[in-house]
Amino acid sequence: MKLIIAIVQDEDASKLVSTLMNEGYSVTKLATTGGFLRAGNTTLLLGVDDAKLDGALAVIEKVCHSRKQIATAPTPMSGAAGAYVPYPIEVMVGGATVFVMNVEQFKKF
Ligand code: 2BA
Repeated sequence: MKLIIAIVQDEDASKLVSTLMNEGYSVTKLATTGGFLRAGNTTLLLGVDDAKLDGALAVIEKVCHSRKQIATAPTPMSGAAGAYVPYPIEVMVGGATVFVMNVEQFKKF
């Protein structure tokens, strides 16, 4: 068995959960925050049998899209110690960031 941890954009999360559920996967959805953008994203946990791993990854790849986002990064102001001014930068955010781990034990009590 594998544990998939998939970090996806909020815009894709609802469709992704529905599609995975319709295809027979169990999903847990967590509201999370990206460390760089400090913006909300969604993390899904899926425990899947090895034989269903590729199917789950294919759904995630199909549903999740990359998007450009504008982030505001602080930069030091020259000549003014300790002063920062924000400036906008463009970043391309996921698709999906996916970790796949081996599950040692899976129990439900
Ligand atoms: P954030 O940390 O908010 O990052 C959003 C996007 O900002 C990233 O998209 C990437 O394009 C950019 N970015 C992140 N750190 C950067 C940096 N130090 N310098 C310049 N640009 C940077 P993705 O790579 O698609 O990541 C989307 C979200 O997935 C991340 O949101 C984070 O929540 C998660 N993530 C990505 N890689 C991860 C990792 N190795 N471990 C844990 N979470 C990760």
